[in-house]
Amino acid sequence: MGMLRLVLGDQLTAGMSSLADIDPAADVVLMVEVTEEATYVAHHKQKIVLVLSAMRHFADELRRRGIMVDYVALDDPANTGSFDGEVGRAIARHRPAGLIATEPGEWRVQQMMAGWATAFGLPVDIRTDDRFFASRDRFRCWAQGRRGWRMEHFYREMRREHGLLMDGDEPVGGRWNFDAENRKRLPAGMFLPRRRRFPPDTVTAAVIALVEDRFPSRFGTTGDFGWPVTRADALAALDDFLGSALARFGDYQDAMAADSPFLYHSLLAPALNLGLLGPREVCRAAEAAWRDGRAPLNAVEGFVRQILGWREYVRGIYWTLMPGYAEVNALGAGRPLPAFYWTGETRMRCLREAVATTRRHAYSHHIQRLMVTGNFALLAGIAPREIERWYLAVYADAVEWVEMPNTLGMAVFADGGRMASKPYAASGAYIDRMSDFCDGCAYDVRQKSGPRACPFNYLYWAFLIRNRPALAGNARLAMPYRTLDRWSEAARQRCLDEAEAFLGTLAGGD
Ligand code: FAD
Ligand code: DLZ
Ligand code: SF4
Repeated sequence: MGMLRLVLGDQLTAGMSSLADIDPAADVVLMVEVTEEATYVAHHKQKIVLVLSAMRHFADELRRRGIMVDYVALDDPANTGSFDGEVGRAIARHRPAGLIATEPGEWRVQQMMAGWATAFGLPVDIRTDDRFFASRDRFRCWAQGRRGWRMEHFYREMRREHGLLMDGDEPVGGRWNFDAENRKRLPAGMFLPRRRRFPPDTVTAAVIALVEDRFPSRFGTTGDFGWPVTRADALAALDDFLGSALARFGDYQDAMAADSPFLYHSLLAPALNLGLLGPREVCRAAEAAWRDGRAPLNAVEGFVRQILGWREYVRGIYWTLMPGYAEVNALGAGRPLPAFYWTGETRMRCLREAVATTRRHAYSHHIQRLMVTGNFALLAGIAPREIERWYLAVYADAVEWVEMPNTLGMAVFADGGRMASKPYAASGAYIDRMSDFCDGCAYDVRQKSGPRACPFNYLYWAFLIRNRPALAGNARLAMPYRTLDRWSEAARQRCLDEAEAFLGTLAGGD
């Protein structure tokens, strides 16, 4: 009797801990496509296609290595539709000596797994996911006893620990952070590289047909599907990024441009989060590009910080603070998510562009997520859980451990500052500075009030007025609060009324 080894849809890595010490003659790998995972949030069609196609390719790869794979497809008539049901059926089929899995990327699934040993009456070995720079325990150890958690401190420790971009004990270039150089607006006519995309092969095409059939009314289109679904494609995507975009990644990291959704971003998050690429190899490859003179330090440090810093930090936050973290709502926000997050029907061009890109590519880059859709949700006081479920649904790279802290902690400040030192709240001036959206907008970014005024302007001040009790003590907000103090009481009330009137015109979404 061999072991049953479960591999989930975001565990598509040859060296997965659940596959270590596998006995190809006796053990069976179980992979299951289940309706429950496609429906617990209303995922974008491309996200379901990505996961299922990558799973099918990975199963083929394992078989080529001589490993037995029991693969249950979504349209298998016997499929029960859940992990619980399919693991139970597979145990009845194979009668294994035990079940081996790697810890999942979601609290919900971890809770499910915790009941399996009892439910199925066999030994269950849940192993650490060692694909990350920092284990869950490593983060806890760092966090323990610290009063405030800040990504920058964690990141420096990780740089030292993993020797990335280090010169002995000091950061290369004499600084830990080159962010100040990474806030340029994209000049008009700037050359943008054509990014390598991966048109559907026969496996992906079959999954697209399946998803269009099973989930026809889901948000998003599949016509532009271009995500890597194999390790080979993911390596080609990495190569493409290093060769064509990394050098300018830093300079234009915060820039936004209509009709240019990708700019110089890596587009690697879906491959990283499914396990087709590892964070270590990606960071090392970027470091090598700097050492070989192919990319400047501000670009490479900025890129490495996103992965070695932010990605690891948010994972630590998620696993340290769950399950309570899902319920945080420090600012008491409760407005329903406006329908335009799904339909894109709004006169605010920045938001229209962000939703259009999201629908077409299951992607928008970080600043669009943070400073457009996220900033609006923050200023409008959207219920944190509603906006959080939206982000989990609509992006190809969305996995709860990374999505939830980014949304609740970074975008809408619902954790009251556990993750970020201040809310990323901004008026229209920020969006105007960093993009070309305002030029073609029905609203005027220079107007502060009135029917043509950019809504971000009065929403920003109304947000500060409304949340004064929670935010006035934040030293990083001292300046805008001093400005507000110079306003008359009547002016503050007018601003609140205007914001309320605008928000009252927004229909709730589904
Ligand atoms: P690049 O800009 O090229 O960055 C390089 C890599 O760094 C990314 O691939 C990613 O792995 C990592 N990275 C960058 N920023 C972050 C960050 N803030 N947190 C964690 N990793 C980061 N990222 C996800 O992978 N999944 C999500 O579900 C997700 N949800 C988000 C929700 C909100 C509200 C916000 C503000 C950010 C979210 N992010 C998420 C982080 C970031 O926006 C995406 O990782 C990035 O846009 C993916 O595109 P890219 O691969 O081109 O990234
Ligand atoms: C996102 C997703 C989807 C849509 N479908 C599946 C699936 O059918 N089978 C599977 O193993 N995983 C799927 N996933 C990814 C899981 O939701 C993910 O593994 C868990 O949330 C744990 O991170
Ligand atoms: Fe967005 Fe305001 Fe600019 Fe319009 S004017 S694109 S609403 S920031």
